Amino acid sequence: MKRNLFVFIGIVIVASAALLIFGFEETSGSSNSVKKLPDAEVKEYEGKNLSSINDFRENSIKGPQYVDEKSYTLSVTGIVKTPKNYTYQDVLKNQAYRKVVKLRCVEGWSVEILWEGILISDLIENSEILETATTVIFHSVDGYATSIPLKYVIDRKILLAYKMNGVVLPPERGFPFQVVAEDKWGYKWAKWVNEIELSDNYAYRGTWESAGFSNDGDLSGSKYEEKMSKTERNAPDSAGRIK
Ligand SMILES: Nc1nc2c(c(=O)[nH]1)N[C@H]1C(S)=C(S)[C@@H](COP(=O)(O)O)O[C@H]1N2
Ligand SMILES: [Mo]
Repeated sequence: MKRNLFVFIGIVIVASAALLIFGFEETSGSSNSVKKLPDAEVKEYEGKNLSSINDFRENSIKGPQYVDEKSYTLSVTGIVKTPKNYTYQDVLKNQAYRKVVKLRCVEGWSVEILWEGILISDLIENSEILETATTVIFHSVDGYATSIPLKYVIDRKILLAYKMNGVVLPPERGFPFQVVAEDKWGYKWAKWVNEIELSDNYAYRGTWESAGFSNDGDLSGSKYEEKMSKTERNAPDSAGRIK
């Protein structure tokens, strides 16, 4: 009787050990076979759910632009002591920053994204900005333009982003660079930026602004320029012309 009990206990021990070893091996084996892609999109950051790169709507004035990294340059021009030309890699040498910011388009959609980029102020300060400068104008490869105040760029640490949700900006989303103009409407978020011009023209109006949208572009204010009449307000059409 006693012997049978020992045999039984022995079987139970061996069986549980086998289950532990093989059971464990099976689960660890399956997780080992799935490799994490280094460029996979981040979906959550500091407990916050993010939107996806695929949640954007394509409404650019001339459609997506395909910028060649090798021939691309970003120039800093206008009222500065030393205008500069940077390659894509030059720009990336600046200190990197991250923040979660929501882009809101006047057409009624929004996306909350983890942006990674450099400070626009770090880049332009290398050019020694002259005292009369008040405004930063962004020009893009598709002929798009928009402006934001220099003080806002410096005080709010505005980013020139090269990654969204941990992934290099896709061509459709503005590769190589998009302005993260937080608390301002989407039309201030210039994509495919290839020139940053320092200006003393505070009243400069970019593409959407000339079509009647607010020049300060503040989310807290009106979408439209109050001084403009209704007939003057028209969004640019897909060819970039004002209707
Ligand atoms: N160069 C360029 N930048 C641009 C635009 C554009 O047409 N050309 N559209 C603006 C608008 S209206 C919005 S809402 C944002 C985000 O647009 P996306 O969804 O096309 O990325 O990009 C902004 N930046
Ligand atoms: Mo927009």
